[in-house]
Amino acid sequence: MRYLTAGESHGPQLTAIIEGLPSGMPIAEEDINKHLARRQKGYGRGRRMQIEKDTAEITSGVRHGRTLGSPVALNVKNRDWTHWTHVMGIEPIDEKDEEEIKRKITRPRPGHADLNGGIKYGHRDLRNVLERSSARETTVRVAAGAVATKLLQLLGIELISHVVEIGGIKAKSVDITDIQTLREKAEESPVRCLDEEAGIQMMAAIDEAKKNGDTLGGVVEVIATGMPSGVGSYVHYDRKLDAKIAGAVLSINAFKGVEFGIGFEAARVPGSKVHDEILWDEETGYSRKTNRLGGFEGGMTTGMPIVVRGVMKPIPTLYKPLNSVDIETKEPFAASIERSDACAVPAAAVVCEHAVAWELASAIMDQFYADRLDTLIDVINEQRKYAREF
Ligand code: EPS
Repeated sequence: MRYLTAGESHGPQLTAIIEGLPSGMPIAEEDINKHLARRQKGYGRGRRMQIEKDTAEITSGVRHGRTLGSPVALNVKNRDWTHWTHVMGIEPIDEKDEEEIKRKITRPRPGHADLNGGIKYGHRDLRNVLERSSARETTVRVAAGAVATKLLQLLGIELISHVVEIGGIKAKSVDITDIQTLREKAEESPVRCLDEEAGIQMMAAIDEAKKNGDTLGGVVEVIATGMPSGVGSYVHYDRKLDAKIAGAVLSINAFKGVEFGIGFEAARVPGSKVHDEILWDEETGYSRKTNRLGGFEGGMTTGMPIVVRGVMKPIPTLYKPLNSVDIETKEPFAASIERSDACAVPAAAVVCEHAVAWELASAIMDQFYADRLDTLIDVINEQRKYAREF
């Protein structure tokens, strides 16, 4: 299973094309739109989110509510496009026109793709870089991930995401194991935080950062339950599922780190406090007494919940100016902007959830390939039975 995305932040629309889904899978635009709405929420977003109301249109691969097995195309219109039809127009323009010269962006923002992207593709108008490197693209990554989420649900696999840290404020871990309750609590919080008190402090920290023209990063966590054991592989580096998930998480705009289970803490404690003891009972088969390794051993799922955390740096577009250099004049200047998000960590949690969902669904399709949903369900159930009795 694979997907491609296309689209610029202020262009007419964003597109995702998914290939390799089984046929016969029920899917409706609402299955996608409910997740797009979740991505748009979150305390600390800027004015752009008041303009957009993201909805996906399915334009191929689905007939009468079910997948055909052919590529599924998803389109999300940018409402802001109406203000950008000239700047982002497809047709040629007069490069020598004074207005056009003024419109060029020649001042790279520190921490963005602007300068390196300009050097790489030879763009002296840095808008050609920032339009695509913008986190707006995560809209269609969520759309593709929402289709993967639907497939996983049909196989009994559920995901949730929440925020565990913003700007140095850490949430206390909550003693809830029921995925539905976790989901409801995360959705209720404006910062997707399960610890209400920490959530209030996080919002105050976002207000403070905003007041100072600054931005905040944080840590998000995704939990996936119901994955059969033995998905992924230990035999070759590029078949290890935890490594694929890590790559997908790091590919999300502004993500700088990833860990599973106790993660980096494993470097600080002895092996007896890291590895999870193996148990077996007739009804459920094998399990682990603890889940410190976050659902992975040897690049394969253990059948325990998958627990992945991603680190997001503060958004580099700052009201507070940082020094940079104009690429035309080579003069230093202080980079400042007109609009930005003070914190997008809650939204990034939803993006991370969908990046993980895609990797899980894709790994399942690689390993248990079936052209039809009904045969896929049979094969997965067979695998679960085999693992239970092994
Ligand atoms: C983004 C900058 C802002 C964000 C945008 C990502 O957009 P604008 O420059 O239009 O104000 O709002 O995020 C989205 C539009 C979105 O859908 O998440 C950036 O530079 O990455």
